[in-house]
Amino acid sequence: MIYEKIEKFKDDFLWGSASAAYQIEGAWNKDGKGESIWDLYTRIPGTTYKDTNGDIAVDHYNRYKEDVTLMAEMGLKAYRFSIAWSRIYPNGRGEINEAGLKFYENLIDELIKNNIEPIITLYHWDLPQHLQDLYGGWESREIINDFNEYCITLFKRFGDKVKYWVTLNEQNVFLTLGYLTALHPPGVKDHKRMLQANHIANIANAKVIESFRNYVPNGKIGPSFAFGPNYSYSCNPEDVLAAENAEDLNCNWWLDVYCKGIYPAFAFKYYERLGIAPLIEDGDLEILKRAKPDFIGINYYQTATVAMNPLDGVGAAKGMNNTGKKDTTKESGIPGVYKNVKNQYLKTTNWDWAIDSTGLRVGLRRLTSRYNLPILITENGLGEFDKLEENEVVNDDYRIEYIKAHIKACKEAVTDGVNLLGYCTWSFTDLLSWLNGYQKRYGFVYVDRDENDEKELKRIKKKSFYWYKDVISTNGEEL
Ligand code: BGP
Repeated sequence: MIYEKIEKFKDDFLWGSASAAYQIEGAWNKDGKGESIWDLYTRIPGTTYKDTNGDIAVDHYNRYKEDVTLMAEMGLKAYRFSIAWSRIYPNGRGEINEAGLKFYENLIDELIKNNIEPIITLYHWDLPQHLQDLYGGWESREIINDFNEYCITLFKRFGDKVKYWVTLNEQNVFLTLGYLTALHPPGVKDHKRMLQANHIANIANAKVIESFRNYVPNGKIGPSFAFGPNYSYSCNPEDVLAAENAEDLNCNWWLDVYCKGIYPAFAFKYYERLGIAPLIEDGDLEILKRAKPDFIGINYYQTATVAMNPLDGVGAAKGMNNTGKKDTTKESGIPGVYKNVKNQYLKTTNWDWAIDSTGLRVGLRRLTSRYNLPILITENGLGEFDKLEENEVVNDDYRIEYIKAHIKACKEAVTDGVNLLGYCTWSFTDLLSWLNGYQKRYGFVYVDRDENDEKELKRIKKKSFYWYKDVISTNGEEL
């Protein structure tokens, strides 16, 4: 629909920003914290861009007050951050580390003092290494209870202060990259194992939602899904069918389980024929059905455009563009299912991510039609090279343009009838990109460090900082 007039955001719209523990905190072995799989994985040469790691990251652990002061200056309404499981349980289970809880309590109190709604992500990829060693992490059903216990500890401690909770961040990404493409820990390439670990993660997610109802009855909880809606490359019915395949395998495979408690039938049958469908035990489907989230969290960066791929067509890509050298992404796909192709209507970033604000509206509408749940945008943003100019200025107009277009798409989606709770940008300060080092920046606040030198980690407000401040103060009326 093209409207002459679009509606306003609700008064309590959550204008936010997001981060993840490993990407900002540093202090990787401080105050009793145990090792996570990322602490060890990044020590293996060649796994990350220029072998960067989060040992120091942007030192948020020591500078959280300074960072929250900047958030307050901006007028931020919500801040989404993750809790490092290995700070709370250094071994993933067993003894609790009070110092870890205290750090997050201080952060939460600081946010509340500044009228910023805390949004906690329970798991943003930094699994305690001990659980990986002990039973293979997400491949063992033992993790269901350990994750539940860890979450209950947080519900009990913070449930009266924190209303919004995110269960798993991008289950589709951490399991695909961890077990299919071997780009994340534990670096496995095995589709059957991936689908099984994914089923276990589904149960863990559902179980934690059930526990949440007992401990935080007035809170809201949901997963954050990396949502890339699929377009058909053309109106050739073969391409349209390929797009249906991609949507089922890459989106509905997770979202249907979260929101309806069922696996999409075509995708399940496809995996069954390949002999890699997950093993479902008695009671699994019942728990998946019972645990409905309060909202769908989506991390939206781009859409995917797909075309028909013959049986002898292109297969999985080797690696991805982690350098920022534009147009280095190769075509990839699944023979006989679909292949990813370039969309001639869309510009891309230096990391070859399609820039598509309308795609966000398309996605929000698809979710609303299929699941009819409120939606919280838990991440959206632009990763780019930023230049620190003279007099400590960063003119990131491209970021303003990107976020502006996406907020406009949100507004149109709200006018369409989408129940949108809020919009969190990725990210508030610059931070470590898992595989792309420090040069791919997302923040409103520049952090002066690079891959080779931590320097003084000085915080410098970018042009986008002042712009987003105005957006918030006008509740999105002035873009
Ligand atoms: C999401 C993750 C974030 C963040 C973001 C940007 O997938 O949830 O943790 O990293 O993507 O990705 P990247 O750093 O690869 O550019």
